[in-house]
Amino acid sequence: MDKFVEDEWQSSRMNPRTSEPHNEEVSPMEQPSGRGAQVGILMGSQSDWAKMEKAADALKQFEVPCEMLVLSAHRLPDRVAEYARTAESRGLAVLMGGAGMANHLAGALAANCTLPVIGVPLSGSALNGVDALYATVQMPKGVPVATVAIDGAANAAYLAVEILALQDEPLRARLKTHRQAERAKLEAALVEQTPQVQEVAR
Ligand code: AIR
Repeated sequence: MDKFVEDEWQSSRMNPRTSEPHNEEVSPMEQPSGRGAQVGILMGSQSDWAKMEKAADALKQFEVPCEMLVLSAHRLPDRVAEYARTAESRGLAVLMGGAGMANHLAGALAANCTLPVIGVPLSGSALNGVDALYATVQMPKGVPVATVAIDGAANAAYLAVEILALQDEPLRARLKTHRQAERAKLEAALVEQTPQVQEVAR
């Protein structure tokens, strides 16, 4: 393995979300997902980590286990395909692909499995994420990617929760409670607000 590929592959094995690291002898694709992860969060580069971590943070509040991996669709295409092909049998139910520039990660995942795939276009390029948005959202018929906003990793997590909640009654209850709590906060702030009326000169 050349140095670049080796570094990239090593970084793909980082998993700060689980206290039990992946078995060093076995690739992540050959072992059960970490702690029974239901959502696989993939990103094209280590430089995307902080943006995609927002998805993991949002999933955490709903107690949905996830795993995070750095795997580039262009730099390690075979690994991405292998990950997607083995995802379902390893217990994953929803995949996310976040990348900047030409984001083909989500599409590559979708091409290799029938699990729902959520694409997260990321900013940071000269085109500020519009390149990634177009690359993520414009999938051909039959191979969909549910695309969220540029840097919308948190919303990708909420969407993943909604998908999982279809088959998970307690999770559905947690989602409804969360939505009500968010509304209640806004309603309370509204009551405290004094309407500001301004005279407009005619
Ligand atoms: N990228 C990596 N492989 C394919 C793509 N599209 C993206 C990464 C990152 C950007 O290219 O997702 O947002 C720059 O990556 P790097 O590793 O050069 O910082």
